[in-house]
Amino acid sequence: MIDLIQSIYSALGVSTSANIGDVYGLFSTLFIAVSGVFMFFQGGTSAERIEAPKTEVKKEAAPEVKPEPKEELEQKREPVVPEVSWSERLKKGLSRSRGQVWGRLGSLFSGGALTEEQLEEIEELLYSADIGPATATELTEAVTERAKQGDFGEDEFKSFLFNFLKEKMAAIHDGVDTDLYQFDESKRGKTKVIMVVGVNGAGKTTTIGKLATKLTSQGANVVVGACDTFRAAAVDQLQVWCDRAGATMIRAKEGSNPSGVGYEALQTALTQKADYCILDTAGRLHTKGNLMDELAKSKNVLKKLDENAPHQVLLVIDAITGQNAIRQAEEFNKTLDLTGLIFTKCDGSSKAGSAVSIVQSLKVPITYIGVGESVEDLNNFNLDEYLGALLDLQV
Ligand SMILES: Nc1nc2c(ncn2[C@@H]2O[C@H](COP(=O)(O)OP(=O)(O)OP(=O)(O)O)[C@@H](O)[C@H]2O)c(=O)[nH]1
Ligand SMILES: [Mg+2]
Repeated sequence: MIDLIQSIYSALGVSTSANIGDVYGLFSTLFIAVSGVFMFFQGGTSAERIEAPKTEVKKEAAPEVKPEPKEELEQKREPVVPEVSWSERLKKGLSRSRGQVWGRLGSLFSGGALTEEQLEEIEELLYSADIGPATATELTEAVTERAKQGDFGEDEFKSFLFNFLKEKMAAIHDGVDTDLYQFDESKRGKTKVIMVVGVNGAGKTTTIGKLATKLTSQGANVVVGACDTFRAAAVDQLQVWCDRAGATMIRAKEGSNPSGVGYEALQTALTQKADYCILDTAGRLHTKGNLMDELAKSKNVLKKLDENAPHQVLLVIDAITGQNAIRQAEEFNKTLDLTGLIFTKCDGSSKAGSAVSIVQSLKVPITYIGVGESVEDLNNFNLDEYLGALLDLQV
């Protein structure tokens, strides 16, 4: 035993002459040495660790993440080529809506004028799709007229519907800021600030994770502010995304002032000349006035650092919400002047058609659409592609 301990000592380069024979002394020396090494890796002495943080907001790197060689990071940020293409994902994602509403609608058209029963069924289906009462009525009237002219089978109906819906949304979609989709190298260092808001569980944090991943894979530097300071788990969830994406995350102590975190994140982004600063906010009900006021404050405080910030205020909407989403969107828009919408969870809902009424009622475009939980399940909202997938038409 003593021989073994001696050999450990000599391997450590420690003189053992004074301790030979004293096994307990030896163990305690070893214990102190090991504790010292442990504390060194913990980042300081216990006296340093109990010191109160100097500022409320602090930037934390994930302790377990070691600096990686640059080549490895570059490799990690390579765009992932999905096994399943986006158009297939979108089509699969919208299959519920297609199967339960739009596909069934098509089968009602057999070429000639519509019967009363058919009309009733059409109206019912349109209501269940949540495209909004005004649009549903307008559409029913339009197809009734068109059917009277004859030669109006399923295919003709689908093309008619495609054009009808496109007309309702196209003009609003023309003005989307392309920086949201593609990092423009000529704008390097001009921090674009994106604030993401929405009701609880709509998919904000996941969407930000996906968005940050897309942008860093295009070579952009991204700073993310975890302004949802109410739940540590939510912040940890975002941290995992940011670590994976290679984005810098600014987080604060649980319960800190969310506006302060947003401010700190933007300050960091400006100092680092980051290309994007994305702010995750806590979910809230649009009916809670005080929480909505807090969001307005978080938005306004950014103007102290950049009078044009935030450049984008995006509302995340869960497709399952259906008609209630319009109320949500209206309230968020009133408080924050939304610049865009992100429509998530279209895969889990037959109400993906509600996008039409939301866009129409708000005159705010959909920027992204989510059809699942992985990075590849979020993509630019392309109107033709969306309507084509919804109606099962080749575009
Ligand atoms: N199926 C599906 N699930 C999604 C999609 N987007 C987000 N989710 C899931 O929805 C759940 C809630 O997402 P979060 O990103 O935490 O939502 P949040 O808006 O940040 O929630 P709060 O911060 O609590 O308000 C998670 O389980 C996500 O994986 C989507 O497009 N499709
Ligand atoms: Mg969240």
